[in-house]
Amino acid sequence: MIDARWARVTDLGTISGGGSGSGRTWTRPSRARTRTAGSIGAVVCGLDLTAPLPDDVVATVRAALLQWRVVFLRDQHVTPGQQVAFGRAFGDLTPAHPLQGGLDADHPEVLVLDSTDYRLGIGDRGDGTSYNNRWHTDVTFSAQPPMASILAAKQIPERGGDTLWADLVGAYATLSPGVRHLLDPLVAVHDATRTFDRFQDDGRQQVAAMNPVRHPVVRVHPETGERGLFVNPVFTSHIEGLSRLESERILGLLYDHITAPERVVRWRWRPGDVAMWDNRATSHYAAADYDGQRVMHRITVAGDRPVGPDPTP
Ligand SMILES: O=C(O)CCC(=O)C(=O)O
Repeated sequence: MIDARWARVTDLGTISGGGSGSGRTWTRPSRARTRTAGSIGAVVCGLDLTAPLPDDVVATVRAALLQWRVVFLRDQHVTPGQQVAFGRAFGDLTPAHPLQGGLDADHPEVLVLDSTDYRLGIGDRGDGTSYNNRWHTDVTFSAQPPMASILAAKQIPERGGDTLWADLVGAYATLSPGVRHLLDPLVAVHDATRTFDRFQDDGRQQVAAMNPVRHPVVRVHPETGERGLFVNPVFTSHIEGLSRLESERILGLLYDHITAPERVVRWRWRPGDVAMWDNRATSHYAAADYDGQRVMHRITVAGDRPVGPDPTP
């Protein structure tokens, strides 16, 4: 029996034509059976992101992303410009980060995540790690968080430095009906100052201007219609209309449930790998379990305002 995940991936092999950047072609996908987790994650084989992708290939990658929530591509070694071009195939890109500049003047969309900068960079937790080393969904403190993030591995430590992604749709679906019913109408507040307050000396105006935003606790995915949990411990401050204790306990329950290993995929990076995740349906965690330097480049595809099951909370 063919694993559906691999059928999906090898669908790419039926597309005719081809790009040949760097002398590699994407027309013939590899049959390598690298397995990812049970409910989330797929490896897309046979693509070459150093060349432009035809629309039907982009559509297939998008379909894989919607189904598996995070897709991995090995051995890409993209330049910043090629990463940007790949991202633009899925929509407009955002600036690198609301509080941090991009790689350089030519690549304002590329966020550099260099472990040796964590002590100085935004999100520093004061111990050499950053908010990336906790479970989070990207930029949920903005009114329109990115729809997807694309991360390219530049320098990877010999051991450690994996990234984990959790399936927020699977998490919602596996709650009992009574809890889902309780959560469906709720609204949570997301607040950047929880994480970025330390940087007010450098960017006081920026942070002060960043008012908390309200998002539904349960987000209806704009493309699939699936419901998923849309809270994370880095940016969500509380659930509106509940006592502090109720909010803390319910969020704690949800965070435990979201990160259950059954709905988490863990990726062991190699330099040149690219991961793309659906930021509307996942949260992620960069494991801070390594010595030495780890460098990643991230871009984010612009998203829309999250909508809950009741669209007018
Ligand atoms: O570096 C990683 O593996 C993940 C980065 C991350 O957490 C982020 O881009 O938000």
